[in-house]
Amino acid sequence: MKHYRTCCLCEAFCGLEIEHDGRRVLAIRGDEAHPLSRGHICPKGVALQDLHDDPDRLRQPQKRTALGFQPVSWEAAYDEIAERIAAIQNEHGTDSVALYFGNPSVHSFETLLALPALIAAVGSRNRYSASSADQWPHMFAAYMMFGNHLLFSVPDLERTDFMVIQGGNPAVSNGSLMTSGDPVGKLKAIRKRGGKLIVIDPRRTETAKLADEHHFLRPESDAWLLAAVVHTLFAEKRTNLGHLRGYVDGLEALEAAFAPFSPESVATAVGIEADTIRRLAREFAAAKRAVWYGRVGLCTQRFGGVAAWLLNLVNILSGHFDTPGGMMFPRPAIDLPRLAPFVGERGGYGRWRSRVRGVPEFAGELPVSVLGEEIETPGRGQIRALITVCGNPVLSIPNGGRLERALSQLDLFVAFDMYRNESTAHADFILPPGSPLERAHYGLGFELLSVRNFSQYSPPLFEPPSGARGDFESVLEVAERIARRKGGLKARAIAASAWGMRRAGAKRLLDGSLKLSRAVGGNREGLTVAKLEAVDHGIDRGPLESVLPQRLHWTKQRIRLHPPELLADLRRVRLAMEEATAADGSQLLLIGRRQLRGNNSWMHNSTRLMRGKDRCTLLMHPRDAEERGLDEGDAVVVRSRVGAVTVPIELSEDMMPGVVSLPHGFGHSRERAQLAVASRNPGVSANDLTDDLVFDTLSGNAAFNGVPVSVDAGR
Ligand SMILES: Nc1nc2c(c(=O)[nH]1)N[C@H]1C(S)=C(S)[C@@H](COP(=O)(O)OP(=O)(O)OC[C@H]3O[C@@H](n4cnc5c(=O)[nH]c(N)nc54)[C@H](O)[C@@H]3O)O[C@H]1N2
Ligand SMILES: Nc1nc2c(c(=O)[nH]1)N[C@H]1C(S)=C(S)[C@@H](COP(=O)(O)OP(=O)(O)OC[C@H]3O[C@@H](n4cnc5c(=O)[nH]c(N)nc54)[C@H](O)[C@@H]3O)O[C@H]1N2
Ligand code: SF4
Ligand SMILES: [Mo]
Repeated sequence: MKHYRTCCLCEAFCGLEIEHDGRRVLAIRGDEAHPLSRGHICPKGVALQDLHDDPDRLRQPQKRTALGFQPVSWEAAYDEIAERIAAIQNEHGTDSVALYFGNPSVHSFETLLALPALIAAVGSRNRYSASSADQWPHMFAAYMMFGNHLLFSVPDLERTDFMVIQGGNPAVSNGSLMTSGDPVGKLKAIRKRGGKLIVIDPRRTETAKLADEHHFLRPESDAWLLAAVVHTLFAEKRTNLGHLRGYVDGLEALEAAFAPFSPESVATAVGIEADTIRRLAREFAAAKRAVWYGRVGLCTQRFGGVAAWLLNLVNILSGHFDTPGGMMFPRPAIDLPRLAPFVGERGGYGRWRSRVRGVPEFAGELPVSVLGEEIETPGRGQIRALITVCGNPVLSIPNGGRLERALSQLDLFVAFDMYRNESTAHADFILPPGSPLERAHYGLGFELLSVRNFSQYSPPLFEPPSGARGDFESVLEVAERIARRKGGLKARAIAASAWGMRRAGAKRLLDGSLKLSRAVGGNREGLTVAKLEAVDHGIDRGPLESVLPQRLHWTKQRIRLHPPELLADLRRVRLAMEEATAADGSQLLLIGRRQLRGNNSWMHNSTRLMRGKDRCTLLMHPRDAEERGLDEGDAVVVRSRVGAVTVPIELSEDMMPGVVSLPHGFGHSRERAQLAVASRNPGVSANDLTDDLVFDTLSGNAAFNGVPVSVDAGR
């Protein structure tokens, strides 16, 4: 029998064709009829079968006891968790319980739908998510310029003829903030139709090898480079706002702000010649359908906020924004930005601050960079309990080692996760959701990022085994019971709403969201779950459309080109550039490296993905190795301010000299985790080197790239 569904593992949204016998998966292939991915699939999609069958995947709630983890009933777990959370909050205050939501929570609409109830029931300002280790800068720029942090703009991949990729490696990641299914096919098609592809990255990446041009840039120098591009657009009178001309504020002030950033002034710090920068700016401005795209490399650094703003500016000022082939806004069927006011709020910045470092909240959350210190530092408001959903912060947040030590200090740690990983191994309770093939899938979050307007609902392939509970149910149960224990009018309303949601079920809530979206002007096609369920390969709702200024609901249909917070941060950016220009260049800088056969810190327990040689290596340019007397394969010690790891080196001319690269998500030798396959090839965690104290002080995002390190021969 064949079942068609979207893959839930990454943003690409590939269509899968799953052959099964009603009980077991027999084979997984790409769905040739899928409008986005047209048969494309990556090794992880195939490995969903391993995930489904994995004996290490937890199938029953676990409780940590003096004798180690023991199975416990759902009822007993729910009750004890609710009682202890309520008691801790009663004694130490609401903010003493923290929440952390990891990346896969966005990949399951069921989990996403349940989280607001948990947030409401706990009511803490100590909320964290993987977003501040990832795309906060993009969200921050969107909030400041367009008035809503969920207004993501994405490259119109299918129609562009000129694309710059700065700090993204879609040939491995399969694309991020551009849900496109088979991005590599779409990048190749740009060149096939006579267009041009340019990659700017400190490593000559797999994507760079598909491009017309690759330029090395120094880690963290993205804002400097983009500032020089903006400078050039003004200096050479190449700005052209097109249909946005009447809707922007602050054009004149901008020109003056970027006057100091000539290509000559940034060239040394960036590592790209002034003439090249000028040529790129000219070619980009002159191209008819062009887009300048940036991703994780550009975000996860000290100047991510300004870099993301400049990225928008470069596209807007050159007439490549909200136009075919440029940066465009998707038209999600469930229009979350439009619905936001109905489910709570539309975001904010600085409404409260973190207790220890005083960092501003953004979009209702605090940055993960402060989580460790908020647990460790005594005083009123100290975090005493943690609830994580779909996360592995020990391997994912900067200075994960510090967090790991801090976890043992907690009075209670509750994890919703399918594995006992390096973080959840410290939990008191682990509540497992079952296999992704036992739940429905809908791209609630990814419609906001899709390079083609597209919707697909995939029903569960298998019935969950008896006694299993999905995240939707268990998160809502915990939320309801916490609220009930707290008492009071507001808590009772939260409990009743969580109960009502659970009774309705995720599918009916999804259908209700489609209807609500239609009522507020989204979902033009009148999609319902029934209509979506009637088709196997999703519904293609056509190419991206121009939507400005109408989609700017919150800023009186105007774009703020120069928000004061961003303009003010330019000073910090400039000072750092002057320092980098004056430096002698001898400091090695660490960057990351995603891998095709892994998914951040997980999917390393799949035998078929872990075959082959050790992938957790430090890439280094041969010249840097020679200077240090190091050879291919040597075990070297990499040291940063926060820690040291020992790892084999791999020499590569693809690295920019002075830059070394280590993948994140390894480090599976931690005790107590239950990951038999992963622990055979444990590797080391890059986040034992990254620094929690160094971050983007504007947006709050973690800085994983440009970490100063030393590399020496190991013993
Ligand atoms: N050095 C460095 N660090 C990084 C990055 C980097 O580039 N460099 N990248 C950052 C980025 S972009 C991200 S998104 C973060 C990711 O950081 P996290 O989200 O904290 O980590 P993941 O590795 O995605 O862990 C996901 C966990 O969710 C569990 N899980 C999967 N599906 C489900 C489900 O349906 N329900 C439940 N309950 N659990 C589930 C898995 O078992 C796994 O344990 O890492 C960040 N960390
Ligand atoms: N196979 C696989 N796919 C994934 C994931 C995975 O772990 N494995 N993770 C998923 C997740 S959570 C995300 S967020 C996406 C991320 O998707 P991408 O952003 O495409 O991911 P990366 O491969 O991390 O690409 C970042 C690039 O930035 C470069 N870089 C490092 N430092 C700098 C810098 O300072 N400036 C610039 N300009 N570039 C720099 C790196 O060399 C790297 O090539 O991928 C998703 N897809
Ligand atoms: S590219 Fe992403 S969505 Fe496609 S099969 Fe691989 S993991 Fe799944
Ligand atoms: Mo991510």
